[in-house]
Amino acid sequence: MTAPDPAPAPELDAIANRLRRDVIKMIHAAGTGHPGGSLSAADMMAALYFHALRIDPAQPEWADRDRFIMSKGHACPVWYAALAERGYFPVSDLWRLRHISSHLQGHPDMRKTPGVDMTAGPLGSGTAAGVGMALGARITGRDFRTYVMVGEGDLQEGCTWEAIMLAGHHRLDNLCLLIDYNRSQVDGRSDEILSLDPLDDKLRACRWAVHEINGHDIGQILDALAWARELKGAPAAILAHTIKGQGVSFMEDRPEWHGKAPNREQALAALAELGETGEDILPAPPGLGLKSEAESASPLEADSGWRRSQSSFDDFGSQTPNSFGGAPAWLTTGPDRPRRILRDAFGETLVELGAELPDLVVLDADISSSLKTGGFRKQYPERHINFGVAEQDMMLGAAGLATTGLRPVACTYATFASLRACEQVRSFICYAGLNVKIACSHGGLEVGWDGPTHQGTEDIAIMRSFPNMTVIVPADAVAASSLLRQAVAIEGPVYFRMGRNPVPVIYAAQQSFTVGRAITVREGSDLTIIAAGVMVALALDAAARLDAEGVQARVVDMHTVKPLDSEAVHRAATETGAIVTAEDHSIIGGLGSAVAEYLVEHTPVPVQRVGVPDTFCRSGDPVALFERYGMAAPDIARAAREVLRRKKRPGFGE
Ligand SMILES: Cc1ncc(C[n+]2csc(CCOP(=O)(O)OP(=O)(O)O)c2C)c(N)n1
Ligand SMILES: [Mg+2]
Repeated sequence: MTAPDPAPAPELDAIANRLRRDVIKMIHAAGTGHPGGSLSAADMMAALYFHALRIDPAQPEWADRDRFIMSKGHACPVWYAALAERGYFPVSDLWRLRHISSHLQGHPDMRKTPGVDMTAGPLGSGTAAGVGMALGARITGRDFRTYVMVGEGDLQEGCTWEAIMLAGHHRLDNLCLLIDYNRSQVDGRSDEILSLDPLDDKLRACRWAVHEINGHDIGQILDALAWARELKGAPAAILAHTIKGQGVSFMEDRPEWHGKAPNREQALAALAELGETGEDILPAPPGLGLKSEAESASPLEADSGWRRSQSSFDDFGSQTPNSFGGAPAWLTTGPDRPRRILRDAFGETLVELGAELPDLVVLDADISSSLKTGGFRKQYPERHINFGVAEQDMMLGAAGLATTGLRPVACTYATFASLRACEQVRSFICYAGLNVKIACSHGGLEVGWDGPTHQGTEDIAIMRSFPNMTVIVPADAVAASSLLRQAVAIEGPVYFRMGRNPVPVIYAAQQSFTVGRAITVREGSDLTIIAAGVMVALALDAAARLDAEGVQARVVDMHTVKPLDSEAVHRAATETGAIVTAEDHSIIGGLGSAVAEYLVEHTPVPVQRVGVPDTFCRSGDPVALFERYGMAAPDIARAAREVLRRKKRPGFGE
């Protein structure tokens, strides 16, 4: 097997242009995704996939293939485009990006997509995985090369530098790092957030060879790739100066296009700039232009032609159309309540608290736009620190700040706080009982389109297991605001968990909350649904359904998962005799487990848990995901019927 026929430079320009058009079309069709970093990488991707890589699309698992890892996994649209255009799967699959039934997940998944050799999405992962592959090639005596593409935000993660040092130490000359140095990340310019300069010197100091190029000049890219191939005795870094959004004038160097889908008008304008006209080329949103199930099913999935050995590939026939980032329909099934994003209330309350508490400091890890901390930063810039994409550093920094008498609120996604920075939170914040608040968005499956790497479904289990930690999961914007005030007043670590989507406002503005004291939001005597977060609204919907069947369900908002309000659980057990728990979290270790642990030791009654089943879920519309994984209101009602059946069996109450 040899390298693909080298495409001459002018043709590679045209291929890069085609990849850019695919990127625009697929992100538009999905209504969600990351165009900026995909476009900046397009020229390098064309050079890799149509010139440099030794690959065979007909044998995605050929042992001697060159490996490629997209460490900045959010830029997978351009990777998927390159794989499709190179023949790994039909180009038409691209128009189903991020859909629940697609093999093209929101972030790369090595078990689902042919040609994807390493899962990515959580930044800072690819370089280390690539070092592993390069070491593996050396140990097994294979001559394949490993290429890793990183962004400078991605390079801010500490693990990357551990890997860079290791690669230099082992003189891994079969490893090539392509740095898409567009100097722009989520919160803005890298130079302002966490500058990496002088990056070339840093790499050289770690014993790497560095070659600087214009990452949009195909000739320079080809020269650099040839240089890397010839290099002996050191790993190669191609430091490619690029422009985020390159090729679409209104996206170029505009941070707001990091993770935003173009609407139809914008997509057409972008395509026109890229030399493609005609509206017929665009799938018509909403609904991804899906036809019948048979027509729209991906051939890959339909005939299961490609599956990686350990793949747990389940059959997804559902064709629920995307709701295009709007309010998920499953939150509108109950009484017509206004909806609010909890993070908005969180951000506004932080600003108020900033005035009241001079010791309050807010820490971000390059996703301040998600956590809505921009208001605080604007008002109190001297009390705001952006750590860059470096969650572990942020947690330890928070610990240090707390020892100086300050009250840090460290903000990131639920997965990264609980998993990436797990030990930092446990051993340096909780062990010492430091006064750090950890505030997270993107808790739960309702994150949706970004996929399992970004769905925080184990965070409560992890945080709850740490001594000294208080775990708060507000159900709506009113609760978020009020409970945040209480959280910052607690002396000691607090985990404050929010979702991503707008949720119905179920509380009146004057509702009072006490940490550790559950709220009965609906009375009932037949059973109790104990819920947290977004599931409280769904539990109310389920209770309304049950009401129509003559079943009276009590609904309890267990906004504090730790310390659990065991009195409320005890009352529910003794007064109603059956419990359903409902949480947007794994059924292992979260609210359901906490309730069951208490009951089994004190007041055994039948319990049925509703939550994310013991599986990694998929990218997709939250509506489709909640239905697919059994977490919608009808599922809670079904669990209630089941638990009532068990309640009537001998040995349990009544
Ligand atoms: C561990 C982790 N923290 C935070 C994020 C959220 N996030 C997605 S992209 C991004 C910035 C990426 O910047 P860069 O690596 O420069 O990529 P590019 O500019 O090429 O898009 C961040 C912070 C993430 N995906 N992973
Ligand atoms: Mg960047």
